[in-house]
Amino acid sequence: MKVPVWNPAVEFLEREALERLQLANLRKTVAWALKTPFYRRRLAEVGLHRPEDIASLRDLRDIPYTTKEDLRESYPRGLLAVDLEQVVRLHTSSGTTGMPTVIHHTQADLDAWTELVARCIVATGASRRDVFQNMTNYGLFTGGLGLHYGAERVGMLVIPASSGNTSRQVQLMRHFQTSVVHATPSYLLHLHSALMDEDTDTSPPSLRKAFIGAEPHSEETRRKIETLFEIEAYNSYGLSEMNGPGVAFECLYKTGLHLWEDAYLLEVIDPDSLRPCAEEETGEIVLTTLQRQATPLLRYRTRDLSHLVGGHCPCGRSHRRLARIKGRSDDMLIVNGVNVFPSQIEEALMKAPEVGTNYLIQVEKRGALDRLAVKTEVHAALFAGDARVLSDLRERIAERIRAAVLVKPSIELHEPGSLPVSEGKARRVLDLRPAF
Ligand code: DLL
Repeated sequence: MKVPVWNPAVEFLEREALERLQLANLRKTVAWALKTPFYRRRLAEVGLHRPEDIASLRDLRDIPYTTKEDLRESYPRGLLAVDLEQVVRLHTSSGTTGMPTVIHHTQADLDAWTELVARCIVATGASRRDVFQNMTNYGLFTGGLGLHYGAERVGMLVIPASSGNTSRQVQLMRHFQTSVVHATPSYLLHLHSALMDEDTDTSPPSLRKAFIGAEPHSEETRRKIETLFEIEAYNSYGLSEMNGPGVAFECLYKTGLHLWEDAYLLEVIDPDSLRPCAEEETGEIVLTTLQRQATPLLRYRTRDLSHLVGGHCPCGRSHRRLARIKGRSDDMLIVNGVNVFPSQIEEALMKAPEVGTNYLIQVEKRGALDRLAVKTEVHAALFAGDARVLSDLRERIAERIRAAVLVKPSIELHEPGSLPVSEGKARRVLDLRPAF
């Protein structure tokens, strides 16, 4: 298979040369960071006053971590490392609690981001011959503008559809023969139900690829999307603190997500002991920006859990791969003392062919004990038949989830379209337990 590639000089760079480039870029980043009072203070505490104090990549370990809290506390301008006149755009993350985090960009920052997204797009085999419908929100959320500029750089015909308005999305796909879409996995599953509700009951034949990301999802959900639409779906990982999408992406081989190591210095650490994890050992992803001028971030703790994939990808890229995100160190549920990742529940749920596209995990307190409930949509036809079919299915799903997470949930089955739908990131977990 011929490997499609956007920037072969960087994507196939030998490990040694890549690390030399990283070191040079880390020194530049430290120089930018030292322009902010926050990092001047932080770095002085560990005796780091000049970029030349970084002698090798190992010296990174002396640098203190940066957290979301640090970013929030510096709202709105705290970590800005350039004059405001040089800033051409800002994005904020959706702050579910407290202040949002703000990332400022110079034009050079936006150009570098666009280049990374172009690499991701081309790595999946998409090209300037494709019609690209971008179904993620255009605005402060980075998914819309991030993919938009990358796709234009590649030369694709871009339809800036943004999120929502499902019937218009379907119309656009049909009228303009969309061949590649970008959306959250939950929205694509919702879109498929909408297509099925139409008389034509087929997905547009022009469609061949989807980029899915921005929320945790399982391998089963990817396969479901691929089967339902008869397309290839590629996992895309990013976070607004690291620009947004374009941090790590699957290539044609889908053997993990290549993380662009000339732009991000990658560490995986144990979130409790903070020691570095071995290859294949799950831990928290910590990232350092290597190209960003306006908001350099050193050792940013993402809270996302994953592991490094060992070996080499057949595509030949030298940039290391992350496994699918397993969850966040902070969205883990503890149910009666047992650690439960929502992604594990989803995986077990999606194995049942009767299960539809939308579900909700709810945890509440009943007396002294936690109670886990999973509400899921199932195919409409099931409600017309024998009630025993439904109770058998409830039991089967509950048993599957128990096998996966060691907690047996109660299961509620709902008709398609009856659970709340979100047009952006789905809210899949409702924790109704009182806070401590
Ligand atoms: O979600 C950026 C993005 C947009 C990525 C479009 C991919 C596609 P935030 O809103 O800051 O940025 O949310 C970042 O979402 O820390 C992860 O917890 C989660 N996340 C993002 N991509 C994935 C993925 C964008 N592929 C947070 N799998 C991150 C699992 C993901 N979780």
